[in-house]
Amino acid sequence: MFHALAKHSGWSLSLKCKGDLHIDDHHTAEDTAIALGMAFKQALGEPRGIKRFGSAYCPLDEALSRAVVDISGRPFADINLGLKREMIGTLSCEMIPHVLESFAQAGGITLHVDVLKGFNDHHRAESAFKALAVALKNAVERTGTNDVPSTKGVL
Ligand SMILES: [Mn+2]
Repeated sequence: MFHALAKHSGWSLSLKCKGDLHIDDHHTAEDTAIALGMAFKQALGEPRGIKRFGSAYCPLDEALSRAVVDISGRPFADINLGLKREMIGTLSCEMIPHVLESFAQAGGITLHVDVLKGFNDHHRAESAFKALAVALKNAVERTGTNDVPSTKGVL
């Protein structure tokens, strides 16, 4: 899912994680998402000359997800994936929304992700990450100005 996120947002991402999988997947998944959010924020620097808002719908076969982001500096996440399985592979499904929340928190991003349709949980999760990727790609797109995209002049 991180691979899908990086691929479709246009990131060149190299990620190494030394986790505690002998306990469970919780901190490996969560802390990787926190690190990714921090890296995103750092790579973006001062949010000048970007669109700030981004949204996207992405399907994966029968699944369809919508992601809406605001590079706001105000972390917030409302994530509705509607996953029914306990696990996808070796990842517990409860960690998938937690990963998105952790990313938003660390990245200073307002994030709404909703899986609107889809029978297959693997498809639902993957379409959610793809939608997030495209929404982020849109939000960081350059406007050609040097403006801070806020009426307050600061984000
Ligand atoms: Mn946690």
